[in-house]
Amino acid sequence: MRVLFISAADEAGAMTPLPLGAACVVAATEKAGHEVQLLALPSKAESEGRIRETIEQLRPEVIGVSVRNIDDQNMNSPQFLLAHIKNVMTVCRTSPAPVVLGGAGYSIFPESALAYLGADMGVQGEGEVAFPALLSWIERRKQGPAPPAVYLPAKLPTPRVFAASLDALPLPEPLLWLQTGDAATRIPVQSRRGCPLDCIYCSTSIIEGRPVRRRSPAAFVRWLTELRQCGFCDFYFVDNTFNVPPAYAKELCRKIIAAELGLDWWAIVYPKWVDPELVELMAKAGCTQVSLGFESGSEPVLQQLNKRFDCADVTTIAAMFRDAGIKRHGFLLLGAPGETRDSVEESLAFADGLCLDALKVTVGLRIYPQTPIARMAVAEGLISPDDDLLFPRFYLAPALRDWLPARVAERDSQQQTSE
Ligand code: B12
Ligand code: SF4
Repeated sequence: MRVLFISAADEAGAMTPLPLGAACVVAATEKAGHEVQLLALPSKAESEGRIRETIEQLRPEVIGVSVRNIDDQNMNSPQFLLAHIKNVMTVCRTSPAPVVLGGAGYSIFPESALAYLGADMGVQGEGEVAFPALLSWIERRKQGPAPPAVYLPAKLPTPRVFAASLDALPLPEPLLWLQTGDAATRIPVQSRRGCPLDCIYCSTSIIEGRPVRRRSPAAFVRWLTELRQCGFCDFYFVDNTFNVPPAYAKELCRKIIAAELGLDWWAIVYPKWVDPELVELMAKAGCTQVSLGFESGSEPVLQQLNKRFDCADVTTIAAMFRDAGIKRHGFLLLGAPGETRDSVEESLAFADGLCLDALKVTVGLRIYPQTPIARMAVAEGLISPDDDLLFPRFYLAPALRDWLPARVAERDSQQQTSE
């Protein structure tokens, strides 16, 4: 079949990531024998015209649309990014091809996003097996049951199947990134999927499942080597928690060191299960920056968030990375259940005491479906039980609603003046 794949960037946040997820599904679809074109649109401005042109040239039989983001998680002035995908959909409808949705954002809201965008089908979770299976089903004129993980309007979804090992899933062609970026672009790579840690606000288990599924370190380093041979040196591990499980993280670093690739990479680290050996291996393997999402500097709030670490862990781990010359980008998430003015002040002072290289302070927690915080928000009467949460809703401890945004704004302006 002729398949058009669209990944439409929305310019949210500080960086526009390359479309790794879409590229993985494209690789699997090509491997299944289909003719695929990936249209990775770097900005909203040029989207409409380029989609129209490509539809005219390719005459696709199916269009896949990758929905990475729903909103920017910003309580102060939320941007509803799905509105841009609705414009993309309008242009897709100039073709008679059915439109299939997928992607991280879509996977959190498989029914409501399908309805909002008016697409024909959706795939929840990883698409490498499900999307080619869906194409075969469409080719068979939808005879028999729909394949796993498929959402159709007004029908019950089919159950999901997770690949047990990521080695079975094909990887994107490295040269693809020369069409969508350049050799200086930080290339996203992923060695694991899934997170079992159950932070009360997190949507990752809905997107990727709870068990951690991996690529074997040898296969992963072969991928890095191929990327390096194409001229790429800078990478971003998109794994939710690079250090979980720690034995795997160490093995990965040892293999990267042995391959002598001369890389520079960033990773997201959970501030627990980090020891000096891991930090040393990460530094030797080329890690130059870690994101440390400790979210709070107050022990009761950390417990409320279901974090498995305490403030002492964060202090020790932040110091280990500093001593190894790895930059530390910290994150605070204020306004959780149980947060008070005192715990906010404690968190801000705690974060300042870490002398991080950068700190992002977020006020209010984006409420995702099927999470403990969504249930708390319903119990507290903050949201209605039938709110599908597609349009962003935020949890902010009721007593802090007026004070906290102003307090953080005041802190930001103080910091700007002192810089
Ligand atoms: C790493 C990451 C980042 C990094 C990206 C670094 C980089 N260079 O790539 C950084 C820190 C920069 C970042 C920024 C942001 N992020 Co982010 N990020 C992630 C994270 C942890 C992983 C994404 C990833 O690369 N996954 C790996 C690929 C392989 O998986 P995938 O994209 O999901 O694709 C698979 C499936 O979804 C599916 N699929 C994908 N496309 C398609 C299409 C079809 C047709 C089909 C059938 C299937 C399919 O198959 C793929 C392969 O299995 C996710 C959380 C998560 N666990 O998913 C959040 C996540 C995507 N981010 C999110 C958000 C909000 C943001 C920001 C807006 C935050 C901000 N305000 O700055 C920005 C947006 C940047 C932008 N313009 O897009 C949200 C999106 C949900 C929402 N509310 O919109 C997520 C889901 C986190 C969350 N809160 O739950 N992010
Ligand atoms: S550690 Fe990160 S990915 Fe895992 S549940 Fe917590 S917030 Fe989500």
